Amino acid sequence: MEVTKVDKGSKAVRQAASRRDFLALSTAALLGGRTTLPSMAGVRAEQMKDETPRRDLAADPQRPRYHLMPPANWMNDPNGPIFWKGQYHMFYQHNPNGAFPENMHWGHAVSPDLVHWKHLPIALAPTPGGPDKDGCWSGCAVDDRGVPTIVYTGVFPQVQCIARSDDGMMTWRKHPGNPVIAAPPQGMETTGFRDPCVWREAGEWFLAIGSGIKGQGGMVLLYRSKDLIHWDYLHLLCKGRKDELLSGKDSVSTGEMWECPDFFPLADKHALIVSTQGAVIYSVGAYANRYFRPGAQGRADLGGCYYAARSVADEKGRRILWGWIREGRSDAAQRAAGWAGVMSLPRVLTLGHNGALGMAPAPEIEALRGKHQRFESLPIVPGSFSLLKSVRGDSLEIQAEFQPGACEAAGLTVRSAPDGKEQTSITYSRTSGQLLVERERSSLSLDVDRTSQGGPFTLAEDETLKLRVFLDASVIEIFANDRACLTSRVYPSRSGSLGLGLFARGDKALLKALDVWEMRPISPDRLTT
Ligand code: DQQ
Repeated sequence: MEVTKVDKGSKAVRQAASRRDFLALSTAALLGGRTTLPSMAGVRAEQMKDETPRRDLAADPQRPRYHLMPPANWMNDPNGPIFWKGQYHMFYQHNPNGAFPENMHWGHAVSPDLVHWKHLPIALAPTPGGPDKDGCWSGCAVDDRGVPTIVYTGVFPQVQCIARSDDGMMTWRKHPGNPVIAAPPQGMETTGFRDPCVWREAGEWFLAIGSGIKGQGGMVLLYRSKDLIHWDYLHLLCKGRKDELLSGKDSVSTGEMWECPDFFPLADKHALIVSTQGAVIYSVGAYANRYFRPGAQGRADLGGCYYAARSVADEKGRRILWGWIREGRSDAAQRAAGWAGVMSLPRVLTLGHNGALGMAPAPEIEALRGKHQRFESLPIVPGSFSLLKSVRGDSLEIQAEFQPGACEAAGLTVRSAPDGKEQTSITYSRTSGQLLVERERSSLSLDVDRTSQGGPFTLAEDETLKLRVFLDASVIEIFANDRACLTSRVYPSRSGSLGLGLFARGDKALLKALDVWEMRPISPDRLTT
């Protein structure tokens, strides 16, 4: 690496070096978790610190106001959500030194209600010379007889480590014997070995870890332990096939590496959620004799902005899932903004129709609802562009019920400029059987991703389309009929792109009812406190 030539005063040069490093790290990750990287001496994190003034973060119109995010800088995967003494603790992959993915720490926040969050001190940081010297990657948190314990991946090579807290999760001590799992099972040439998910079963600990075999497919390895320290490899909990597609209608492949496995009981079944380096897919199936047999499968999210999902069971017995909402703009734009990555809203998972995964926003979010407007029985005529005059905003919850009739497509237009030059369509395509976010006109900026996102979604004969849409600045989260989700990002360039409209294509549709709430922010300053 040419890092010794880095001009410490130049952000652009430093970024080039750090990107090279990250690409090298990612490549190493794909090479099986055994690759030791060249030293990063010369570009250590402290030399790559970006500082964005708080006032810039607070005034940034693209920065969400009611989603959890770090006070500044980079976040990716949700890590180790745990319900502890009446509160929800959430950790996340975090680079406290800038809005770029490097030198991973575990950020930490706590909430009494899944909605309002308070930041706690960073939980884990890489230890120089330790097995996590190049990053504390993803993992989980468990209650070990009253002691909160994090199980996570250290890099490089990819190994599994633990850390415990004796003071209510304010500080963490890493186990002196780390790594507790030093390598994948002997003889396995894996595409990766990371992101442990641990649970207690029949008086023992079990650990599922993300992995895969090149040319074959993604897989989850199963380990067992009595004490979280000594682990025995058992067998594959489940595996995929490289070119396997989810279903005839969904072109998403299950890939060669499964990251962030999340495995849990759901009603009388079990569910496995994995991130395939492209999509987040779920399987609801049967768990017996320590093997998981997948049943109904699907995408946990139809967009391309939702990844690395993790869940927790709370005291009400609910299973709650979060994912990392990625950015859809250039690395340079992220770094200039001083923040990147957003935590999704909490989703309550249920066993849905035909054994599929049911997904709905946690009802606690309704506490943020402010001013309300309701519209009923509006016919939607194809070809006309019209916005609802009284509704404007980029911090809204929208509930809409459509009777699609014989239309080709129908839906909502959000973040629309008065002249329609900027607008984003949330579209149910009846003819192609898809739910889409059409982003071609979402921004006049050329620096953002404006490709359409979506996937298979069909309605039964007499079923109406029920959309719940959460707009929060650049974030759009959509729940359709409690069984499909689509998370997306849009970055309108005009401050007036705040309109909401309805559309139909091919034939008329009927809007049965539309409820719109203005959503209150969860912090006065976009979570910069
Ligand atoms: N992100 C982490 C890895 C995980 C990946 C590193 C998924 O542990 O596999 O930040 O986004």
